[in-house]
Amino acid sequence: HIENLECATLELEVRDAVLTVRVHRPEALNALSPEVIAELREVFDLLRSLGRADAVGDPDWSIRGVILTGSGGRAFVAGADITRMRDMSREEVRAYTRDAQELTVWIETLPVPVVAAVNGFALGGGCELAMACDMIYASENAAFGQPEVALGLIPGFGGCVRLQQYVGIAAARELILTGRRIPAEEAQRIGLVSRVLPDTGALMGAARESIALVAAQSPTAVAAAKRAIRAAQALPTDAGLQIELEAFADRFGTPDMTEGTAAFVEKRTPRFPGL
Ligand code: CO8
Repeated sequence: HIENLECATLELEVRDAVLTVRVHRPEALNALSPEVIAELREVFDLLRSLGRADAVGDPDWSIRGVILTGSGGRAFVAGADITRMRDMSREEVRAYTRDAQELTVWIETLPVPVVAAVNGFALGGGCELAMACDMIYASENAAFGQPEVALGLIPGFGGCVRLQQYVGIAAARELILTGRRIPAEEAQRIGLVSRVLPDTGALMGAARESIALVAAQSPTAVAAAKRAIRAAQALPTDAGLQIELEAFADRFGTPDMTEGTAAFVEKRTPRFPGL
């Protein structure tokens, strides 16, 4: 019952097996204070048990996807909390960054899809948080950037690693070294954003639709595809193909694969057991 978690900086809602996590710090354009990071960690840590068998042996697929967004009309997340970060010691900032980086790994390795619904500024740590998600959808008024060099900093929440994976080294260097802010439409053109929607209503609708599409598929296959994509991401072609081959072969004989292929042959809709 994740929506019953007491959170001071997040709004949680579960509807139709979709969890919406809304970062809510209106006084600071949803900046990532240590409390936001701690609460996001609590939520995503709980979600890591999805797909695992419970006491009676049934896997928990009660949540089939997550939408991560920001509250209010102006920001997704305007970055790390600059005011709070300034006063940290080197050791404190290491712990803050380590916690935040680990959170991005938990998001990437979650067995269900996470859609970043970027409804305004996604700067610094906000852009980095979005990049940990499986898909980035944006509203027309969204803006992306890694402005850390303007603060005497560099990206620290995965930006030096993931931005080049999304957009290639040339665009990543240009964005990180200039700190330039780009609108949603340009972010889509360079491959950071998958879809641009006219407003927040359409944005949330599109995110829900995508999760519904994923939820109609085999949840174990979706989780396996997510794992294989991540594992192969930084590998040379041959090593990546080897990972894919093993993961593909591992699907054979699973109840979901048996059901999915039987449903195709029998021309009916599959009813995946999630095993
Ligand atoms: N941290 C703290 N407070 C913030 C932040 C922030 N990142 N962003 C905005 N706020 C606050 C403002 O201080 C302001 O507060 P107040 O009303 O008390 O003065 C309020 O939010 C509204 O902001 P503005 O008045 O500045 O609104 P504007 O419309 O004029 O400007 C901008 C909006 C352009 C988004 C502007 O606020 C801005 O540039 N914000 C900072 C963006 C930024 O530099 N982000 C990167 C931060 S560094 C970072 O993310 C490093 C990541 C690695 C750390 C890993 C651990 C998580």
